[in-house]
Amino acid sequence: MKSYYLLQFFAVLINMGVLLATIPRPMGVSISMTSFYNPEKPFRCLDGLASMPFEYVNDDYCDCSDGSDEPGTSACPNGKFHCTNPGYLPSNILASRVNDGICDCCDGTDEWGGKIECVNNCKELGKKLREELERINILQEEGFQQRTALSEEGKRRKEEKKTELEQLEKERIDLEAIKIELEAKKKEVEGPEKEAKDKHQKAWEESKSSHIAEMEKVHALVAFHELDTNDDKLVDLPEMAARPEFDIDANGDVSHEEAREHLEDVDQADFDHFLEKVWPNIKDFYKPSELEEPPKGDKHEETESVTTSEPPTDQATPYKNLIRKPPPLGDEEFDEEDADEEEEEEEGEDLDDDVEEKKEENKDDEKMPEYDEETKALIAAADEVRIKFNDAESKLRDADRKISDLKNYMEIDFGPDEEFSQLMGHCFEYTDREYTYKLCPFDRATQKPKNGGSETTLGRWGEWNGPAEDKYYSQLYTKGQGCWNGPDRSTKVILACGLENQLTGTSEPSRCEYQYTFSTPSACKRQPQKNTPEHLHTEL
Ligand code: MAN
Repeated sequence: MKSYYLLQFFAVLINMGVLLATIPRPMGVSISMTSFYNPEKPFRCLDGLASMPFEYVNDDYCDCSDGSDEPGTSACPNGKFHCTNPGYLPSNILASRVNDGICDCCDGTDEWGGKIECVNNCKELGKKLREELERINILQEEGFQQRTALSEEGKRRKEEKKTELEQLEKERIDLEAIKIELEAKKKEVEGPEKEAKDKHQKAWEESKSSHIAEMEKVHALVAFHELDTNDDKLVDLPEMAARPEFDIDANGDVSHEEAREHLEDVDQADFDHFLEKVWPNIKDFYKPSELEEPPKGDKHEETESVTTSEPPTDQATPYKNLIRKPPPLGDEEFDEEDADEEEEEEEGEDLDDDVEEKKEENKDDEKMPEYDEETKALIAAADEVRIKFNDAESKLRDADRKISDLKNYMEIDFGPDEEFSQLMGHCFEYTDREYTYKLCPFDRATQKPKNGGSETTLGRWGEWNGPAEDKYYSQLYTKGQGCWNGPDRSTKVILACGLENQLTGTSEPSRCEYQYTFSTPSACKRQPQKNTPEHLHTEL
């Protein structure tokens, strides 16, 4: 490759030498402009505004307004001097730099006035440039070979993904059918299951309510007895008036009117009226006198008997011995066990322990009892179908997710030959003084402060945005994290040919608009477009 370019280069030089031997060319004029400077004809300014004898060209006097009559002198301030620079790249310099005592052209032709002796170093420069170009050519070629392999791999990968997608779309149909079938089955078994569970729940709730009602009655009974101080099975106005908690207007005295109000407009209440009308109104502020801890030693007397929820009868007040702490709401009626416990209390146990125990029992009572066998069987059957259904649903979800990923992949533009697809799924980092920048091609660009702190998204994959003639020159990542008082962050990634995938540089040309440079063999092109030896120099 190298010798090919060198041969080409020298061939061009030789050809140009032959050409120049036949056409005289005034100082400072490039080959391409030679035809405008014909000594046989009058000279016409390049802007066409004036004509003059050819002797006026380079006579150190500016005649043309565009400076074109003085290409080899500094007479025209706007004139251009052409450095031929044989062996190196030709260039144009401002005519004002001609004979200014500084060597601008490597062939030294801009300094012909004798102010300075310029050394012609065009050959050395040309040599260096050719070597550099050769190095680039070799890199491009090697990179291009890698790119070819990468693009084959990319095409194969795309084919595989396409097949996988087709396969999955077929599988999805079956998975959906299974899910629909199991969904119907689930409905079928969940109906009877729910019915049985609801029935059980309802029965439990009913039993709970009746238990509560029963306990409420016991509480009312205890209160009734306590209020009925003359034991006539009626609570009357004087009995109510004797209780300070019924003092509505807080004047220190319970009037008969106040007592009557509590008794719901009767002068005396039997237990039925008391339970139904009076107790609901007074239970929140009624203060059972035994709430005060009974003096030790009196317990036996207070608690010796079992309770009944029956209303008072004509017998000698069977509820009389209920005068003890009322059981907590929902407590069981006292039974023999209670009596036993009371005996223990006699042995010196604190009354509070008993109450605590009752509370614990009560908590257990609050738990719903186990389902009966029939309901359990229905639940087990429904569970079995539910497991199968959940499994089918999760398989379908998995398939959907994979299908969506594959579709996304298929939609991404990985270059004309799929050469950039190799970058997908990889991330590359570059650290500057302040941040570690990351590029996950076709996904996102991020930034993270070196000394801790969270990652900031600088953009998500958007599009290729190179110029029309080279679309794959750069990528744009958009809709990154919002910039305070500014736009959403975005990143432009410029791709260059390199033998390795590498994030080579980052910058923030304007606030929250970032620019990355990334080298990759995928960006290598076979035909170098600029600065090849053929273009290096075409003049002698
Ligand atoms: C952070 C970084 C910077 C950016 C500022 C803008 O500090 O993302 O790159 O310029 O926010 O406020």
